[in-house]
Amino acid sequence: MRTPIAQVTPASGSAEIAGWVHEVRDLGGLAFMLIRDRTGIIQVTIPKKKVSEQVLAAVKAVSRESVVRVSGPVKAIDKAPGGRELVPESIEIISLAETPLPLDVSEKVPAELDTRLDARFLDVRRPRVAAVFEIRSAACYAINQFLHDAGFTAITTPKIVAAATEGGTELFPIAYFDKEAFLNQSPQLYKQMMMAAGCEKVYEIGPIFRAEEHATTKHLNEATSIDIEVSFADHLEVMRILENLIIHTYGYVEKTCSAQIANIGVEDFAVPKAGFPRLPYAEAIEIAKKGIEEPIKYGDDISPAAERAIGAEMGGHYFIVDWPSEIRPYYAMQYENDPSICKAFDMMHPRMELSSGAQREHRYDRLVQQIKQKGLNPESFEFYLKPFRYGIPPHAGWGLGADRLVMTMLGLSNVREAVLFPRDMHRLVP
Ligand code: ATP
Ligand code: AMO
Repeated sequence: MRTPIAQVTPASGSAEIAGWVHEVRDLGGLAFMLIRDRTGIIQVTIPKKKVSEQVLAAVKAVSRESVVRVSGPVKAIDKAPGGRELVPESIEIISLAETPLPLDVSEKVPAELDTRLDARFLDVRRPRVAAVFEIRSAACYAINQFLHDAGFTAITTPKIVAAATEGGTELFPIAYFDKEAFLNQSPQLYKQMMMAAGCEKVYEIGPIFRAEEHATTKHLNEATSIDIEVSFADHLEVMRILENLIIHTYGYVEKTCSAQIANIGVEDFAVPKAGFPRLPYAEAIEIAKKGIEEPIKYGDDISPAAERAIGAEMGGHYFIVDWPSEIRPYYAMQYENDPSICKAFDMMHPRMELSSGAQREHRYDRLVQQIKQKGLNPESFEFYLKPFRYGIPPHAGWGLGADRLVMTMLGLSNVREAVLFPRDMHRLVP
């Protein structure tokens, strides 16, 4: 029976381990191998005169990153990792690795992100990289737990769709028998339809697809979105849910992933403080005007440089509220007293936008009017509009980018580092 390497101690007596050959060093009369599994590293010490022919042959034949099974007595020794070593009675090479390796797993040779992504299976063997995905998993668990406990129903909506949700650009067309179809940009229309279905609180964690044509460090062509929609709620209520969710998720990661956080070398991991400031869009623009070279005016999108300038001023997570209706989607509800602005918000990390949301327009006539105002044809939204004619409560929701959440939480410089097999304009394989 194989013992996980972290559990091997001198008290084990004899142990059988299995894992990857992290390093082999031959010093003449003595050879050392470091064996690594998911739990840790152990030194295997081979005094050549004292071990069997089988062991000697295996040490000679083995290459770095091969998978081996080793058994023998465990001894305490100060100098070795974990204060113990294993002296092999047998070494079985289960799977021999070719040389040279496409990537140096031991990280002695630094590699560009592209090289790492090309050999992702080797890259993730690095404990520091595996730690990112362990934290991503913990964060998703915390999000599921939080939303489930808050009474949300998890839903799964189609990813092959007939219409755009966010206005028509950035769509991936696909062949769907004899029809025109697209990959879904957002579960927006479906989560809203679930409000007409009486589900009241729904969420989905799933893929979204956007044909973004620029290569940036924060855009993916396939991203993971965490979406919620809540009936009888306004934008302020779903902003509170979002803030509490972020705090809960950071808290869970801090509590359960301290080893991974240390491994990645995140020095300033801190659970955000409650009470994210709410900055009106108009004020955000004023801050940006002072902070950036390029011209920016009321009514413009907030550029990446503006995001960073405003973020530097705000210091932590914050909301941008009261957006001009003109630059938000048709489904955002306009303020009654000033329809030029709407009940939409973005939730920001100092580095970038993490989430967008809004109270939605649930009144059929106004919704149709807003669709037209955006230059869109209500007929192509008939499947979405129909539920608005048969009893739909007021509702609000948001979408939160899971990849950006992990990226900003861990201070990663590129969103691709938070995704196992990222999709971008230049990357469809692996
Ligand atoms: P959303 O999800 O709401 O679209 P986002 O955070 O993905 O937000 P975008 O709206 O895609 O951000 O981009 C924000 C702004 O940055 C936009 O004004 C967009 O035109 C601009 N932008 C995006 N990528 C680039 C780029 N490579 N170079 C210059 N500007 C860019
Ligand atoms: P939005 O378009 O702002 O809103 O998307 C919500 C969040 O999803 C993430 N995101 C992305 N992450 C990486 N690469 C991308 N190409 C990408 N596109 C989006 C971001 C963004 O903040 N329907 C609305 C949400 C709502 O109102 O409920 C929507 O899709 O973190």
